[in-house]
Amino acid sequence: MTITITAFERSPDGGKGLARDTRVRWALEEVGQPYAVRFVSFAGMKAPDHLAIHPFGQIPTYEDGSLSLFETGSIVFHLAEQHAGLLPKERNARARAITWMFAALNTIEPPILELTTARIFEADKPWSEARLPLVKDRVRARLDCLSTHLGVADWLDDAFSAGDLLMVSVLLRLRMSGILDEYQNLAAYVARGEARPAYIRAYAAQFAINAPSAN
Ligand SMILES: N[C@@H](CCC(=O)N[C@@H](CS)C(=O)NCC(=O)O)C(=O)O
Repeated sequence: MTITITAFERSPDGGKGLARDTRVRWALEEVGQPYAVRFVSFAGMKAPDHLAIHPFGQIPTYEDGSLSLFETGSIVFHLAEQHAGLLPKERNARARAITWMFAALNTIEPPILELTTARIFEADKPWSEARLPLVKDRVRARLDCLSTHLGVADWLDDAFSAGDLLMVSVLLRLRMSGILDEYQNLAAYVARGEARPAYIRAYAAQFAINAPSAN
């Protein structure tokens, strides 16, 4: 049975790893599972056959036999449960790693998404410039705490886990804003994630289909 995920036919970031299929590819690479990719256009994402597997008409999705999933948190969690390498075996350590998965998606990602919306999609609004500092400070409020927790550690809770995979994926989206570089330990944490062989393979695979020369 081949695992199939969906990804943008043409990623808006030109293949810089920001589209969320990258985190699913990364998880698949970490656990050593081969996969196929079905590419979808923006129109295709809203078509009935895609909506049947993703009710919100987005990417990525995950299909394996009779199972189809959407939401990157759920997909990464499913992979981490099925295969060794992304969650510790010890019960409490496992629960803590899962907590970091939720923290990445539920506490850290929302203000970062808000910043992307403010910087890109609301840039032409008359109130945009006045609002931007508030939005940036909301991101900083979260990063202050995250940075304090991480301290000088390599990963959020001892060994690398699915919690780190999602947290690094979420933080990567901040790089363009310059805010990540205000936090030396978080910037180094993200670089550590990007240096993992599994991430390098995942990035290369999605870049290959989005690079300017790819089409
Ligand atoms: N919470 C979802 C978010 C999925 C999402 O926003 N996907 C983006 C690509 S990174 C998308 O499909 N955007 C196009 C759209 O929403 O129409 C997840 O983590 O899977």
